[in-house]
Amino acid sequence: MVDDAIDRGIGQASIYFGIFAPALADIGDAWISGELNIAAEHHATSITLREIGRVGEIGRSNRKRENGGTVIVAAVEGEMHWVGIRMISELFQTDGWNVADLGQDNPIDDLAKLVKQRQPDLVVLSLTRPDRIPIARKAARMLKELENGPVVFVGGPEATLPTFNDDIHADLVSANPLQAINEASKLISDRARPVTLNEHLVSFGIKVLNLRRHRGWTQQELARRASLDRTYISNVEKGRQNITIGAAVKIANALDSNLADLIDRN
Ligand code: B12
Repeated sequence: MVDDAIDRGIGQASIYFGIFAPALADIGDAWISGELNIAAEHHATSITLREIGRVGEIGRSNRKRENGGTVIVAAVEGEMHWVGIRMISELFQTDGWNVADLGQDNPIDDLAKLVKQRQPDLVVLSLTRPDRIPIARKAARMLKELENGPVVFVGGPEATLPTFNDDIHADLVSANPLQAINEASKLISDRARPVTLNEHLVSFGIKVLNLRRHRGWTQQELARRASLDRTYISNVEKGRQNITIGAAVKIANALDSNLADLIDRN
């Protein structure tokens, strides 16, 4: 089914929520009715975890660029259910976040220590069992009280119930990972992302190529006028040359342009 869904271009989130989650709900029902034993459930869970990773990798082949945001995703103390967390981690990663997935059963103090150390933008806490609600409440409060503390989202299958939401001081309480990703994007949408060296080189190369063509010159001609090698010019135009300022000035002068204009990415 998964391969078929991938072949038909069905997206990562739809495969997670449309195939894996209902399949595990069925496994849970079959376990309750005694039709399946724990070994069968463990086997199903382990296959699902593997497939979540595989589908995630495929999702990331169309990955957005890194968005500069960092998120820690964790199941609260005593919570052994972490398939949901794996899905959330993969979806955040595909959305361009740098994700630390801590998996199941994270003691509150240790979690707080790690958060202090890493200073993530966001912490996503997950819980499945209602008896974990007081622990989730405590964890959220502790994280929110940290100096420069992160934004905290809390959720899980029962997050829509009033008993769950009651008194949890989180920035979002939800059962819907896509809502979480959507809200999270707002946190970083206005953060200016630094331009990478590669992006500078590619944009510089395109400007040189366009100006050279505009003048009707070959790469050889530009190389001659700039006193550089032709292969150097070729690599510059492809954005593959970590060009020196000296060479950039020579090219700018030869093209009757100036360095600032060639570097300007607008
Ligand atoms: C697999 C499984 C286990 C495995 C988990 C293995 C693992 N690596 O995760 C194991 C064997 C450990 C296990 C143990 C137990 N389980 Co269990 N388990 C399941 C099962 C079959 C599947 C859970 C699952 O992965 N679902 C799929 C994921 C994708 O769904 P999800 O977790 O809900 O996550 C989704 C959303 O909730 C959301 N989400 C999750 N977190 C967050 C956070 C945020 C911020 C947001 C926005 C969204 C979000 O994102 C996900 C995608 O939509 C369910 C059956 C079921 N109906 O779900 C029972 C189930 C959850 N288990 C149950 C129980 C009772 C137990 C045990 C108490 C059994 C026992 N007597 O020992 C123990 C508790 C262990 C513990 N200390 O936590 C009950 C829970 C009932 C309840 N509400 O209390 C269920 C529902 C079975 C049932 N029908 O009774 N279980």
